[in-house]
Amino acid sequence: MIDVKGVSVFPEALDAAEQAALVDKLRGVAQVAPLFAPETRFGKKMSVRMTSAGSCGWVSDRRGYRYEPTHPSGQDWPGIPDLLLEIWRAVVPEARPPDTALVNFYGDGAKMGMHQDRDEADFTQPVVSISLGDEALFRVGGTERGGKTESCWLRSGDVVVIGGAARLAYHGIDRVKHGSSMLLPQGGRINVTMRVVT
Ligand code: MD3
Ligand code: FE
Repeated sequence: MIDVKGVSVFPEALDAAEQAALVDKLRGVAQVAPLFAPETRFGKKMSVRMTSAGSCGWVSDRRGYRYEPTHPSGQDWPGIPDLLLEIWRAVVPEARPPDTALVNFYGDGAKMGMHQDRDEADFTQPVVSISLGDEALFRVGGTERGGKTESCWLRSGDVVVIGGAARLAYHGIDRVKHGSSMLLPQGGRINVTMRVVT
């Protein structure tokens, strides 16, 4: 385990077969709930495309950031695949079950600015993140914007557990090395974060 400012990174926690099986499940999710590029509250489109599974999903538009019970199309979000729920139970057995799995897709040039995840109600519950495909430079700071940060590369099969004080840490993805992994034939990176929302 690698500790990045209180965030626990488990390199290659998932083997190649598990990674491929997860990609397959996530293709199924995106078939029901297509990826979309959320708009920030300032009306600027994000470079990362997203979708969700579970009883709610994260959306963003000019009305702000929030969890909604349906996809922007009006369709219910698909259920969280069992394979994801099994990983949650294996890595955070003491936590409540997740309400949502947020799926982020990074194509060539996509990145995510420094932010806090604070649209959830209970910050005592952890977030579990799974990286698939191309490697990404992940940056973590403290709970105040503009503080000291540390970076590490997240690679396909890495699992990250965010709990305790790190739950409200600023974090982001500076860049993705497009084509660095063979997992996705067209390249790109998928990150799934499971969260307790209510
Ligand atoms: C540290 N995703 O979806 S995952 C996000 O790789 C998000 O797509 C990034 O930040 C990605 O909100 C980073 C690792 C992660 C997730 C949540 C965190 C790190 C975190 C919450 C608090 C602190
Ligand atoms: Fe985040």
